[in-house]
Amino acid sequence: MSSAITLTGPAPSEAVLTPFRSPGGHALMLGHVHPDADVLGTLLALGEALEARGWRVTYGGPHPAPAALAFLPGIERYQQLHALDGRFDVAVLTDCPNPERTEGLIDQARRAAATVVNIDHHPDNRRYGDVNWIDVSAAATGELVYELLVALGAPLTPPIATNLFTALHTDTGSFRYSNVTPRTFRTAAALVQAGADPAFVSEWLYERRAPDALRWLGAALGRVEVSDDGRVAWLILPSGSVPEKVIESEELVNYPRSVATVRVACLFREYLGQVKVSLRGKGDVDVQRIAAQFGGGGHPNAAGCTLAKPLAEATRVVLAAVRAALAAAPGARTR
Ligand SMILES: [Mn+2]
Repeated sequence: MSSAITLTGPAPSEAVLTPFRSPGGHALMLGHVHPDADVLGTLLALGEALEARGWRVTYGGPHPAPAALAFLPGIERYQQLHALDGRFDVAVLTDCPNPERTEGLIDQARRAAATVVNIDHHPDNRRYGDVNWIDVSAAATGELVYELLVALGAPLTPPIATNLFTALHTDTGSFRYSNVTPRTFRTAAALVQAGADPAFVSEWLYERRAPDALRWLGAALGRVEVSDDGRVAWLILPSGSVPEKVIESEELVNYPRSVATVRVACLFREYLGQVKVSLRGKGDVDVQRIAAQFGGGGHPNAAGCTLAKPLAEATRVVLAAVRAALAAAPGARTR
């Protein structure tokens, strides 16, 4: 077993390791808005490893964990936080490029924690921590936290392995996206060796639909529109058109993305008076740059932003930016 537990990528620097070397302390594992499996899996994995070394750990963030991720070991410990209580030796943020995505909790964490550690793989990370470990070559922050635990000599228990494997699984679209590297598979192999069960994770992620979910999915997919040239597809979800729990548990933007000719796919979701936009690309244009025009961020092929505009206007301005980006990309021909 132990032969699989080796570094698979660049090791974290001593500056990253130092805050966790202490034999005990109080750690805050701070998530961001709408937490996904990469942030939750990495916070839970690192937190468990610290607890095994005698630390006390508080887990939480501005929004609760989604029900679809109820299978992540330890997820019941993750709380919705409105304010921080007490002092921390270290506050850890994972997969969070922008401190504003904590809805103010980062400011409290800075006051309450001796050291803020920022671990991420987003290219637009703002480096807001006292310690920043940003590796954009990692497919998921899960790859980085794996390296961190190995470098710390922390045992990879099955719950830790399951949390990190799920982080890799979801951030790579089940190991399908262009961010997947040999390192991703080496890390995944080590995590399976350590007790992560790929079939268990896949079943929880993709085979736990409610009986009425397919009808709602059908209703949502009936709204997909494709541009005349076939290069852009989008899905507009007015508030109330599809239940929240269906939107939360389905990566709906993947359906317009799956059209062969599509180079950029968009999901426009009206939510609490704003419009949440998800963008997916296929390598022709950097959708993170499009999202950045509207104050958002992400990765070159997967990004998002939130617009405080009416749905029709948000759709119009974002689609115009997508078309402009495609027009400026010489390689973005219909394939
Ligand atoms: Mn991620």
